[in-house]
Amino acid sequence: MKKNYNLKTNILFLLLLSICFLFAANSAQASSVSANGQLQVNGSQIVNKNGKPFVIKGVSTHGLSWYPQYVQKKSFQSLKKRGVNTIRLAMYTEEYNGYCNSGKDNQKNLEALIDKGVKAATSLGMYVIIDWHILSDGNPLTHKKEAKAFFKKIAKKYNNHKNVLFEICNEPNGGEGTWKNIRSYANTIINTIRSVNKKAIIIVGTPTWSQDVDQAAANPLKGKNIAYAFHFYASTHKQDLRNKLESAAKKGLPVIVTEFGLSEASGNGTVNIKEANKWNSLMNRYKLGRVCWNLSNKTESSSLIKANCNKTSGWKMEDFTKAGKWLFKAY
Ligand code: IDC
Repeated sequence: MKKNYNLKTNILFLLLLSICFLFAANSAQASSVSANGQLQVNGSQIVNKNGKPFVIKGVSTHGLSWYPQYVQKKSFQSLKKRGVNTIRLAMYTEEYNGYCNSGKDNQKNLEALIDKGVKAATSLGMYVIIDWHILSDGNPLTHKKEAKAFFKKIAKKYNNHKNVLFEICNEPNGGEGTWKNIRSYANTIINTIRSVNKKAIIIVGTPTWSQDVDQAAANPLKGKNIAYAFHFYASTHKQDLRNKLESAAKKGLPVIVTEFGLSEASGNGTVNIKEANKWNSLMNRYKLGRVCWNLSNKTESSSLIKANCNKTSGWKMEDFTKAGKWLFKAY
């Protein structure tokens, strides 16, 4: 009888032990932020609180005004399960209900969505990039005044968040989107952010839709925890652009690929897996952070979710587009 009792307690003990182990393993993996803390820039590398390289593996929302339904905890949780550690909240400034051309009420809506997104990411221990998504307004100076007010407000609001990064100008472009103008804009916005938030990484866009990292490398900004954006779309951008990225990385420029797609630069058209794989090995070689465009089911090939799938979470592999399937295998 005694022997039998011992056996039972032993089994029970082992069972409890393995449950604890599983739980611990799961929660260690459960949160990137709890394990890595506030990210920093060290030389060309994005590193964690202990100075070890940290690779951002992110997904970008489509424009917040277009697809607000994916800005919620369950969506982010489903991404997290597939290896995503960062969410980028893309807030257009001019396009469709953009922050700078749609009135005060809509500004409040957008700020509330950002807050919802930040809270969801925070509760899941994920990083979150708040992206001031300039596009048709190619010169970031165009909305400098609005950007100053916006970043002052949110940098202060998320001052004690370890997981928030600021991307201050998505893609400068056109004749006025020069590195000179970007520098002038960036210096102002960096000062604004630093007056209320000392540490968060600030990501600065580069000329020609965030491709000309060579110009940033030749004349970088002063200050700590500043990184530079590089964007590519695998069907359009190939070896010559990879060379540009690689030489900037070699020069020691801290680069984050805050937006990339497998499609053409239009966001639609052919998905090029072969080129995407080449980009992927380059990013892996330099431990570059990367964020994929876009979390929506819009009928365009850069979308990660199939157009006929209306689920906002709990996706199965078959719910993803060709780009989505590639991404979640790569992550
Ligand atoms: C595209 C969207 C598309 C939307 C358009 C608005 O995919 O649905 O109608 O913007 O102009 C970028 C931009 C990003 C673009 C994307 C694809 O940062 O806003 O999204 N892209 O064109 N740079 C290069 C490609």
